[in-house]
Amino acid sequence: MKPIDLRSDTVTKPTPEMRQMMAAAQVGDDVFGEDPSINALQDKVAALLGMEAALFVSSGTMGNQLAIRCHTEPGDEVICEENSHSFNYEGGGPAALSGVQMRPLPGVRGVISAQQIRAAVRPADDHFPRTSLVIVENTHNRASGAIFPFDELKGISGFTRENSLKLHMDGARLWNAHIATGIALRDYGALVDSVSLCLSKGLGAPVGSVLAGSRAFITRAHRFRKMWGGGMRQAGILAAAGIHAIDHHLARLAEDHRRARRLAETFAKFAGVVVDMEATQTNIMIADVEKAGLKTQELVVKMKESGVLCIAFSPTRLRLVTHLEISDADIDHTINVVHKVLTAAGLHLID
Ligand code: TLP
Repeated sequence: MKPIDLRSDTVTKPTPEMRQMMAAAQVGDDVFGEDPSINALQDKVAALLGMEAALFVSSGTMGNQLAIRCHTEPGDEVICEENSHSFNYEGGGPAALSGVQMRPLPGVRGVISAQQIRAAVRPADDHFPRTSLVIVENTHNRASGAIFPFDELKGISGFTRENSLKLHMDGARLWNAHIATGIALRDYGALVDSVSLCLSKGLGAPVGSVLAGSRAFITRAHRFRKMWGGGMRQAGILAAAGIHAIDHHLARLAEDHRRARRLAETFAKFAGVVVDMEATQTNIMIADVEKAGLKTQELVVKMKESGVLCIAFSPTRLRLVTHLEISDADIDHTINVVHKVLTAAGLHLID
């Protein structure tokens, strides 16, 4: 039997309908700006966000790193949350690619406040780095897919604008926040200077992200994308997958959220397993098994033996992510496996 792959929402393969769209895509040389499918995707995402322009990039990492490069100068400092993707999982890119230092602040469910940011901004003095950029992550990967509260975001946006700082949103899963809250993408777009959204996660496209912002920002990002070797040619076949994904796979994210919640509830029923149910608002769930005295690596192996793949996010935190290829039947099966594995590990259900 094919394993039930809950390691990430990045594991999906293009559907037959998506492959048809890819095969039929109009293409051209995108370095000359002549790929109609890429242009259509960029225009579509810019319009959804209410932003001036957008750029198709190879990955979420490239989107975030381009944003950092374009909003800063070497020697600057970038404020972020300590568990953010751009700080933890992008290979030290900010230092290597932009020559900036990151200033990670402790967040609550991935959220940093305008007050915290205000206190962290460096005074104008030549001893200090220049604070130029703030990054927020929505939804927040390491915080169980928690949504960045809109009012907090408004507060941060007001602060960054008043203080001539730039605000970038790592919106790899902003689609999920939009579907879960009903808040329009353009309402998020209105608050930030740039946003990077992934097509290759919950939406199920095989490759790519879109970075959006002002026309001047995207012009600058286009230059660095080329410099970093990210100028692709007839990549319209990929953009066509992205357009299909937005048109057909966006509304269904609500199903992923419902399914992740069922998994979270299952883990939370076991004594010693800690699940932040309040943070579990979208398609990611994290179970902390430290209090139960278990090691995630062993659980990952046991789950795999029963046909369920998940990842150890740390020695005590297990992550499961729902997506396009996970059905209700897969969730039923996974729930049985979780019961079996945790019971065999000596845990019991809370009465
Ligand atoms: N996240 C991946 C891993 O890198 C952890 C995953 O499996 O969740 N921002 C956020 C919030 C992300 O979660 C990711 C990928 C990225 C950016 C980077 O996207 P890619 O992998 O396309 O570079």
